[in-house]
Amino acid sequence: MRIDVVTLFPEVCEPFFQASIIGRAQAAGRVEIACTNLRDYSTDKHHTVDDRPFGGGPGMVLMCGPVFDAVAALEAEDPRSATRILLTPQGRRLDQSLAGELASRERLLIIAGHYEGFDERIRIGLEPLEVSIGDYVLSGGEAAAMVIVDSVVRLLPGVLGDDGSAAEDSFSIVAGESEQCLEYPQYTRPRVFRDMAVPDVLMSGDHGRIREWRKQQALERTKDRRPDLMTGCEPDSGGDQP
Ligand code: 6GU
Repeated sequence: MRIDVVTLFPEVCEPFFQASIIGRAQAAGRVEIACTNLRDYSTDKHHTVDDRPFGGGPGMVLMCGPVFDAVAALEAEDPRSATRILLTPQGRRLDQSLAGELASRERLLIIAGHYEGFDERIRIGLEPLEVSIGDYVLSGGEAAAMVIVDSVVRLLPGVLGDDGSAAEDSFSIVAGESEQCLEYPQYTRPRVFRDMAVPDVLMSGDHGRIREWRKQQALERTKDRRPDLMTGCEPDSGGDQP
């Protein structure tokens, strides 16, 4: 997969894409991520990319020219057809299912804005998929771009070392069980920390009991914290009832 991020702050995004799992995925050739400075596609000597809104009002609006030119130049660099994504709080809210859809594309071209908004003709002319990362307002799309890239790249084949670990995450659907629970509690060494002991069942070596305990914990945690997710997170999905 190739991912392009068009942004006014490539220096904010680039180190994030070099680190940790995304950095390793790039080194292993599973994904290629390139950040492009929108200002490189401005056509005047002041490198203008935004202007005041027609009709008045506060703030600045991202201009069409640099965005259209950046998209055309980047798309011409590679024959794979790009899914264009415009980052905006008005977009489709990112969830695990959208991350999965995006992970199946061969190329993503993500446009991160700043300022009050985009000239509407960017939407009309480029017909991007508009994506939001949640119901709050960010001052720019860079954080959203990093969130989307992270959620997508970790789903690419071979990116996570252990094949089970993406499938068992909170918010992912466990293959064949249609579960959508929050994750069960995890423990590691030491066995006792400040008088808090690891639950005995996890030390029992009984993998059947451990599996049942984890399912029960995931279920209770989901019921307690995210009752809205309970559909599809059934108490009897794949396990014995008490
Ligand atoms: Cl994608 N952009 C901005 N500016 N704010 C947001 C967002 C995106 N998603 C949630 N809030």
